[in-house]
Amino acid sequence: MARIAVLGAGGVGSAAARFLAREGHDVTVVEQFEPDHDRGSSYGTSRIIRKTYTDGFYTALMGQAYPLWDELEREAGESLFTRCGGLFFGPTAHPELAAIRRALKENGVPFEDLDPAACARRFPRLRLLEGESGVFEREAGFLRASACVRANLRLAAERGARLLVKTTVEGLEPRPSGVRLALAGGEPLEVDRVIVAAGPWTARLLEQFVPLPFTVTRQTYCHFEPEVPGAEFGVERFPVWIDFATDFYGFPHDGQAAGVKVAWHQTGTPTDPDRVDRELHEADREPLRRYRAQHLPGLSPHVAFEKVCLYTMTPDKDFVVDHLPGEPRVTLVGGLSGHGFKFTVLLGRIAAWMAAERPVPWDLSRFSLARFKR
Ligand code: PYC
Repeated sequence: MARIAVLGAGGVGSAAARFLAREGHDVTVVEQFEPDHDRGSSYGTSRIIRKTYTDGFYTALMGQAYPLWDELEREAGESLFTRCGGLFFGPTAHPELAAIRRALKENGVPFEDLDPAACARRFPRLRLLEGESGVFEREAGFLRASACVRANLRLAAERGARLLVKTTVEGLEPRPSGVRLALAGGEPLEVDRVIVAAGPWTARLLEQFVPLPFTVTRQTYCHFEPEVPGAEFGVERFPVWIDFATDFYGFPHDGQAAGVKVAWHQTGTPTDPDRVDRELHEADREPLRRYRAQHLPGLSPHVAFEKVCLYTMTPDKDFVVDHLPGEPRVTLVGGLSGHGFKFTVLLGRIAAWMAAERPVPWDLSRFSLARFKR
């Protein structure tokens, strides 16, 4: 069994650590902040999970991810995934709607078509506009991101993984005998192989080896107070949703957080993860408030909670899953481009296979680093 370091205890790193520890490897997770910190991309009460994509490649991958989320829930003995259903809508003639239907059909995912009247009957608190329609995926819902990360870390630790928190990796040095990690204020760590899953910090960690074309962006969201009983926005009567024409999206009220979360998937301003402005301003809230007024009857403009989070974008919005060029002992997973949390358990599974030199049963050349050279 190998000595494997996992750099980053977020969605991917925590999942990889759990799989590797379960398979008997000697695992050390190195995290620069505390577990489940809120400075990256894997924190919070809710991330959408769905098979609905315009691109069937991702729909098929999600088919592999769902059973892994179910398995994590079973192992953790707690609820991590709420299947409240998801409504994905936009102008009826929008080519994305046709592409979504095609991808779902090709992958055997059941869905229903909803026009504004059908949506109003089913989800009175989500208003589709004239000329809009949507696809409802029953099996969609949301993941409790923080709870998923914590569950993975707990299960990894129970199987012997070590977690070094508040520990910064200052250098990564491949040597004939393995990989040496220089740790701030501590002894170097000698391992056989490394998984780098450090989210917005990944490009900096690896800059001596490869120029990663990642752009870290500042993203914001608000939870608005309902002005009707909260249950009207509850998981029984309100879905996760994405308006694919405008890129706004949101979640039901689930009692774990104040208010109802509304967010904008539009790529935010490029930033540095260590210097990002973590305060929201009126300019951040205003588009969310405006959208709320049009589409979410019964939701007040009063903000109950708000947050800044980060995306790590690739130029094509596809992930990176690869070894470092010429260095198979270092596996890299990154560039999740704002749509990756739902995949993290699968990406952790894949990273664990790669680090353990086991074959990956799918063609992931689309996620290769080589694509950036073409
Ligand atoms: O991946 O489902 C998603 C998503 C929606 C908005 C941001 N990410």
